[in-house]
Amino acid sequence: MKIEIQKSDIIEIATDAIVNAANTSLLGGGGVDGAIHRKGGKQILEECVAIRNRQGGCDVGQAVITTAGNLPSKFVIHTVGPVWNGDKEEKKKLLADCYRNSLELALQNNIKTIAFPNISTGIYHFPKDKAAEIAIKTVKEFPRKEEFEKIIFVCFDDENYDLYKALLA
Ligand code: AR6
Repeated sequence: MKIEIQKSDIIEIATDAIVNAANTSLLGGGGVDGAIHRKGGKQILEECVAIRNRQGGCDVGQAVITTAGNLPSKFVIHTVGPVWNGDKEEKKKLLADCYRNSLELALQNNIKTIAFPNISTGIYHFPKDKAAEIAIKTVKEFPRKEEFEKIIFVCFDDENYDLYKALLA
């Protein structure tokens, strides 16, 4: 199992699954969520609406899966990161849940390669240094991590890229 860092746009990545930093509505939004729905097309939204009708959206820290429409990956795992306000210790736990539950759901769907964005570090304002530490630690401590071939952290901005490079060095 390899852990990689890439500075790129996650909608260009051809892994079995890419992860989306969604919101509880699952109906799309800005940031990486907006980019995924724009390029992925209406199929992703239709599947999100079906999930929403079935289970009423997605709670913070949880994850759901759809196919990837026009994207080069096969699946999109939509997870909902915490907004950085209120109980900070609780928010750190919820961010770790995002990574853990996305990995669990990936294995349930026989996914071997997965790419994560830097969940919660944009519109949701989670401090990037803390988020990077949590992301890396959670992946490294995931009990079944060896069942993956590759886990990629996709960084969009230089600050995140430099943080991940330093932490994984
Ligand atoms: N590829 C990879 N990373 C990206 C891309 C991209 N195309 N675009 C942005 N990022 P954000 P959040 C990075 O704001 O903080 C949406 O409205 C970005 O630089 O996308 O979890 C949802 O619907 C940042 O480091 O997600 C929610 O309402 C990281 O992705 C809310 O935003 C996450 O930034 C979620 O906020």
